Amino acid sequence: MTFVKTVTATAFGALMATSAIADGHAQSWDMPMAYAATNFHSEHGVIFADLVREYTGGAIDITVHPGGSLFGGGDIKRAIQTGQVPIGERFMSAHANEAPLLGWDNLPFIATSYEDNARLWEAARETVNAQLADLNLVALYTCPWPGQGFYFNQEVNSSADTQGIKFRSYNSATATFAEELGMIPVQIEAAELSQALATGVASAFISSGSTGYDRQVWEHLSHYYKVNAWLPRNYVMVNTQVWDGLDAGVQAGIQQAADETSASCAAKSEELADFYFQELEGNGMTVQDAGPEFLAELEAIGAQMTADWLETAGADGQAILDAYNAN
Ligand code: PCA
Repeated sequence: MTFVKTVTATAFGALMATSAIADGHAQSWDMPMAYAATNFHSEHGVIFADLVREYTGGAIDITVHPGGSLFGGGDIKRAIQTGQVPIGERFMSAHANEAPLLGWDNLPFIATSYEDNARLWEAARETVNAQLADLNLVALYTCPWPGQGFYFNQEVNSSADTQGIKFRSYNSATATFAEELGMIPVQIEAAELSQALATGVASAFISSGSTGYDRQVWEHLSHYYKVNAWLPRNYVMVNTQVWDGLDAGVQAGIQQAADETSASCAAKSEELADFYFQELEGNGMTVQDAGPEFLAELEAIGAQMTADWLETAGADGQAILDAYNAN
């Protein structure tokens, strides 16, 4: 692992120094991604790389490294910010602990359909991009996961059933959610989820059907409660200096590839949402809507989480919600 990182950093340094595009040479970009190679996000990373090669006339040659194989999910953003790799992909709201605004897509029960999620992104996009610029990043495209619900190894009708359960969280907001339900959160990457469930480090989590399917969680868990609490997004980001160093034609080619990939990825996510539930059921899990008592509790916790987010995200956060609600 260390070896791979060193090679990547060295290759990238050389690439920066020679400004390959100005010289007319192709640039090779390693692109770390956090999720399984067969996941639609990762598959779209490969589609994106192909389109970039095509639209830049081969000037940018991206190699996708899925499944946290080059950098683990938690390390990808820093690797890009510090120039160890030029580009990569990560779950956006995982960065809300550092920049609260990036939790815009993790607000419970605000935008629960693909259509509303797209409207919320339109309302948030400019502010989010400004926030990312402060972090030395340029977002090229985002793509939503299907709606989020709860996985358990037992029937759950209310928080009376969730006390003391070890819960895999994927960001600080989901850790809060777990605590409010009397559970004990532990943050674990999707790539490590199967192992965490197998060893009892966690026995519940919130996610889409997609991650349960990717990690075959029916081997460990019995119930999925559809809640559709939010549709969080992954984003593909590039280091600002790398981006600024490209000529306008190359930038335009990459952005066209990003726009097309974004649309295709969102459509695929929506197309697959029910398929995942069928697969969970087909492999023996009980997949059902959350019951009224549980749902009412989730909604109350959700309202508090949105209020907390507005406090930390400030006027910019309120402006996003106001713009969303005005449409
Ligand atoms: N899967 C990812 C993030 C959201 C989702 O649906 C995960 O569980 O890590």
